[in-house]
Amino acid sequence: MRYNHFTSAIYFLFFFILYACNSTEETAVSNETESNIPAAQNISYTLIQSFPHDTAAFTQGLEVYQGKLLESTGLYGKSSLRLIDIKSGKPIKQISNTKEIFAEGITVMNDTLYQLSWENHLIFLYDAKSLKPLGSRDWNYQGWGITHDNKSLIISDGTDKLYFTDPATLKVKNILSIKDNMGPVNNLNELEMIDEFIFANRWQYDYIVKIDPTNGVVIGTLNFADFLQKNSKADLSYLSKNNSSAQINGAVLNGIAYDSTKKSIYITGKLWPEVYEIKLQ
Ligand SMILES: [Ca+2]
Repeated sequence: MRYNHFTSAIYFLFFFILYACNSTEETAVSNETESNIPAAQNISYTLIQSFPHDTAAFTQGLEVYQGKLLESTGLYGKSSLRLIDIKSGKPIKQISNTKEIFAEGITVMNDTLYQLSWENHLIFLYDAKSLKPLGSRDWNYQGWGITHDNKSLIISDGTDKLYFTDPATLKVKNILSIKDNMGPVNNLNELEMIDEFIFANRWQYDYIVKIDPTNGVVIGTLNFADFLQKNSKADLSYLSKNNSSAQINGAVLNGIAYDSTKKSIYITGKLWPEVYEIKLQ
C-alpha cells in the first residue's frame, strides 16, 4: 500500500509538472504574440465641415453611394433605410423596416445594398439604385457593422471577429480576429473600407480603429473624445433630458462613410445633430 501511495504521488507530481509546463508555454506564446504587436499610432485628421443630421436617427450604418449618404437606423419600431442629401441632411428616400426588426449596418457591393439586423438573424437585400427590396437571407450571427473589399462582405457581430462572407451565397469564407498590443479588440461595430484598410467604430468607445486586413492588427486610432461637445453647433441638452435610456446612454460615436473621389470621411453618432466631414492628415 505504501508503495502504491508513493507511485500515485510520483505520477501525480509528474502530470502536475507536465500540466504546469504546458500552461506556462501557452501563456508565454500568447504573450509573445501580443508583445510583437506595436502600440497603435494616433492618426491625425482635419475637420472640414459639418452637415445636419436627424437627431432621431439611431445610426447603425453609414455609406456614401453616388455622392449621397445611405444611412441605416436601429431600434425596434424605428428602424429604417435612408438615402440622404448630404448638405441638407434630408432624406431623398426612406424605407421603414417592420417593427420586429432592429436594423444595423449597411453596405453596397455591385449595386446590391445589404442591410444587417441585430438579433433577427436576417440580412435584407435591396437594389441600391431604386432601394427596391430584394428579400432577405439567413445569417447565423448577430449583425452589427458591414463593409466590403470588392471580393467579400466584411461583417462584425460585436465581438473581436470580422466575418469575410461571399456576397452571393452569404456563406462565411474566413473569420479574422482583431487585436492590438493589449489583446483582442472587441465590440467592433460600424465598419468602412478606406484605401485597403478596415476602419471600425468600437461600441461605447470614442475612437475609431484602423485595422490591417491581412493580419487583423489594429495599426492606428482616430481619437474622438469630446468631439461632439467641442464641435457641435447644436444645444446638446436633449441627449440628457429625455427619459429614454437609449437617448441617455446610446448616443455614441457610430457611423463611418468614405467618399474615395474626394478622399473625405463622414462620421457621426447615434442621435447626433451633425454629420462631420474629415480628412486624414
Ligand atoms: Ca460604413
